[in-house]
Amino acid sequence: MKRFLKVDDIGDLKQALKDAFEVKKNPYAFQELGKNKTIILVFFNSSLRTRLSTQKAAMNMGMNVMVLDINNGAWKLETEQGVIMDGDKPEHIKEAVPVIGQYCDLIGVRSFATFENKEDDYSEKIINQFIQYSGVPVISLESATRHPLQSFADLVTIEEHKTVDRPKVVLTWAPHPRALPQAVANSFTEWMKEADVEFVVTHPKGYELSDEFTEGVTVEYDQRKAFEGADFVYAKNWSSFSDYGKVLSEDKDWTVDEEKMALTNNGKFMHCLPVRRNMIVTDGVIESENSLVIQEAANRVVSAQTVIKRMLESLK
Ligand code: SN0
Repeated sequence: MKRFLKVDDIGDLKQALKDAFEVKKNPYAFQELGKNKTIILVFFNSSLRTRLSTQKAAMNMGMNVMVLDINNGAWKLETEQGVIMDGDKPEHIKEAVPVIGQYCDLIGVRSFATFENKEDDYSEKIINQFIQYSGVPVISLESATRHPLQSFADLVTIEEHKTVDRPKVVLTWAPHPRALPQAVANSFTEWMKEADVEFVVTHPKGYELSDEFTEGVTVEYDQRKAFEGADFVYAKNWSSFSDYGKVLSEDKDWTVDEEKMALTNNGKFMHCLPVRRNMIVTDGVIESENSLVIQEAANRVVSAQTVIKRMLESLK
């Protein structure tokens, strides 16, 4: 595996789950693969889970790990081609990335949507330059349009907690004070389409995700109706795709609360974290026995390690 940006990169999901459970059962069994190999994790944005779980996954594989916060101590990077570099960015991505590639065997990159330009975000301008210029395999630690390690961990979590063969999974938009990327919602949708689940998305009008992700997916604008019989409720805020990057609503009637969870089939609550309490979800729901947020975070080590293992195997 030379890159991990989207669901297609992992191939068959049943096999991916099998590999994930093997890694979860025996996390230290593959250290020979990572011996004297180095991963560099590059962050353009903040992180708690991704940073720590990916480091832990690489350490489980016996690797050396280096972490670079581009905006904290490194040179500011110019990412546009052909510009006169007379501003505040001393280094070009076309040198920085191949240099980073000299020091490692794998690269992980986090680079959120900037909302400056929809085309740049949706063409994955930053992470694609890492693929193009680094010379080593690249793992997305959340790019402009997707968060595949999160979705893979979510799939593992659903597999572990489902009580029926084909659970109903609902992705619900929920209110938030700031404009957030569509990446987590896009990615979750992309993975759930491939998984053996009944999948429904619910959000207010104006929050339709890109057709690229929702083609063939059931969209239900009535949140309560969507929740009926759900086995899993996955909450997330995202900003508008059509009115790109805009917050169109902060309607608290969309907050996931006890009354709405009571409509589900004893449904489990999921969120990628960090989560704004009493905006996205009430204290009661996130602290309930049916909340899986910590289990999801734990499975971030599993998804990262499964991907790193496959990449190390393909280096040989
Ligand atoms: C990011 C997002 O894509 O929504 C990362 C989630 C894994 N979330 C945020 O940036 C939250 C920031 C906030 O202000 O709550």
